[in-house]
Amino acid sequence: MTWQLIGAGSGLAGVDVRAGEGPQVVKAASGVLKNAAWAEMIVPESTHQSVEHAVAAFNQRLAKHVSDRLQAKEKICVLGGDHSIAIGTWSGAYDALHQQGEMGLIWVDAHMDSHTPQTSETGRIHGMPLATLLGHGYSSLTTLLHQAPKFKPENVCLIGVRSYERGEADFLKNLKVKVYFMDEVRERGLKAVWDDAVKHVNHHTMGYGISLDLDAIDPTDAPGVDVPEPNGIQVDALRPMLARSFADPRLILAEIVEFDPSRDREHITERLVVSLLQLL
Ligand SMILES: [Mn+2]
Repeated sequence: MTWQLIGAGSGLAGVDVRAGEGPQVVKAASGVLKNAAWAEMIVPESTHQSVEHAVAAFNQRLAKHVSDRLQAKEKICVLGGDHSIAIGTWSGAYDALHQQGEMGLIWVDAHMDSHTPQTSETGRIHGMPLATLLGHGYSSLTTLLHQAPKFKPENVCLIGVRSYERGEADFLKNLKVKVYFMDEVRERGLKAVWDDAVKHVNHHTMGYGISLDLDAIDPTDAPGVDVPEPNGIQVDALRPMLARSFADPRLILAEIVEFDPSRDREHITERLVVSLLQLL
């Protein structure tokens, strides 16, 4: 079945608004994809409101597209955009699937993205999406489409984390969310960690999703991100893991975020994202 690609072109909540141009640049560069076709390209409608409300309005629209397509039993991949678009993606998935059971989630990221408005020093919402999806943060975002938290902590894990602040680390620790730090990935290899992660998110769930922040990848392989962190995941190790999960019938949907074309070098990241779409 052909994957439907949804562009979520919002950079409203990140470091640089130009991350919102990521999906359109990828679309222009992608040419003919083996197994995927472009569907919606969603962009913010208005900036005449607070960032919080603009992010909520954007994610509401994204969530509805995601929910509609999942209810139509389509396979979808969402392209960001800064990582705040995950709030819309997974709220939409929850809307479509919550009657079938709990969802699992593998969050691949150099960061934890688990701040709340109380712990965040920058106030940027792209540092809060995982906490939001676990039910903590701005109520306009935690209650998107449904009041309930979209994930239970025991069904979520993070891979590749190597830069974080105390407040978000404490938050995840209190909720007992499993974190596979980059040190562990280096020690055991990505494959061993990925196998554990897939088991972890499948125990009590009807299926699982992947949210891939490109800053999880080493900046030599993916320089075009707004918050690069050295010593990341090697693309050559990641590719076969993604290919396997993309082919897994239990995969709910995939999301790839935080490509900022304005920070790219010689189209390296642009070509990387296109090559990941070729794995679909
Ligand atoms: Mn992130």
